[in-house]
Amino acid sequence: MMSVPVHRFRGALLGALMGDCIGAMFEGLDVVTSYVKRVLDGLDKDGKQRVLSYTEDTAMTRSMVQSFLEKKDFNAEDLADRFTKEYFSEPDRGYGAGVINVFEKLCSGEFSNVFTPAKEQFNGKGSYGNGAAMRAVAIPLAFSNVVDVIEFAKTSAKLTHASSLGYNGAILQALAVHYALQGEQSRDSFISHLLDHMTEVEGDEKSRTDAVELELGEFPYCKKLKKIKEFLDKGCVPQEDVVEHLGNGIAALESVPTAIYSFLRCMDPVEDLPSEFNSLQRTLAYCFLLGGDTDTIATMAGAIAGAYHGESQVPHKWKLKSEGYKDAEKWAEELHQLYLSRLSS
Ligand code: R7I
Ligand code: MG
Ligand code: MG
Repeated sequence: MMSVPVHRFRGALLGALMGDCIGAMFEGLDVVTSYVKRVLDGLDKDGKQRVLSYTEDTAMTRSMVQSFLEKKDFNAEDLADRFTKEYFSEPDRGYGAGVINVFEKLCSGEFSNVFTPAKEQFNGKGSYGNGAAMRAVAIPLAFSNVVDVIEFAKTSAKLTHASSLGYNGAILQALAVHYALQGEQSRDSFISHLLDHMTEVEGDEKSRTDAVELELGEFPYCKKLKKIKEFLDKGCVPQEDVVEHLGNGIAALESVPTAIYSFLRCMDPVEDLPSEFNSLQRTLAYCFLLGGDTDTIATMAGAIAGAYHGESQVPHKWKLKSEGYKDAEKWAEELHQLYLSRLSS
């Protein structure tokens, strides 16, 4: 397998961080272009502006990264422990309404199996929220092999998201970052890699029954990937159509494909966005303009775009405004070392 340069690792973690910190300002708003421009212009001004806080998207990503760096391996119990401690030390980072129950149960000490609380969510159906996908960037940065990426994305997701719609979204996001890290390739081949894997992932019994029970039909992620391809072939697609067909919501199925589309669409210029923006800036701004769950969609798209375009596209002033960017830079170096050590072992 090809070696991946460290600037892509820094791009991925910083892209994810900026997407969350800046995106949180637009979450749930009916966003208009002029407002996004004004906020982004503000970031470019010197002068003392407050630092933009990250939300739980980043808080959970940080726990994942720290676990991998410390354990040098995948350890579900350690992850569960870190998520729970992190939640109780800073509960106001914006956690989803349901996932809090999982942390409370994990903390109670009544569960010997760390996966049980997640299974009890939503009357035993498990959560289909995007809270596992939003942190999945850590997996492909710590594990170089695509089989590991799929397995650990799934297992780490199941600590909070037991519905296959939740953990399959995490797998898709992890795969997108994995392939983005490899760099140059056409949009078509990027999507076919994802489609090949997701066809297998969604072909299993539980994925089929979960999707049918939710009245989505089988292979819902594959269907969205095909929609992405259709939109890309069209070129310009109105924002409303992207929101209608790919989504901008809190469910993984309504946000992971949107993040992937935003990354791929923004390789080319976008009419509504400043012509001086590079592809990573365009990707983030594009996600903000879609509205809805902007911090999460932008953090996922930012992770993919940052991995692909690398650190050189990270706007310095946006980075400086994002809380904890120095940790992201340091951890990117350390994860890169870990990744390289796996390639050579
Ligand atoms: O998925 P999760 O961690 O939330 C992440 C989101 C991100 O946007 C963050 O930025 C933050 O704002 O929250 O948290 P969950 O509570 O597991 O899922 C999120 C929401 O999705 C839940 O509160 C429910 O409203 C909805 N949801 C479901 N509703 C009905 N049935 C998730 N799963 C179900 C379900 O099975
Ligand atoms: Mg959030
Ligand atoms: Mg969110």
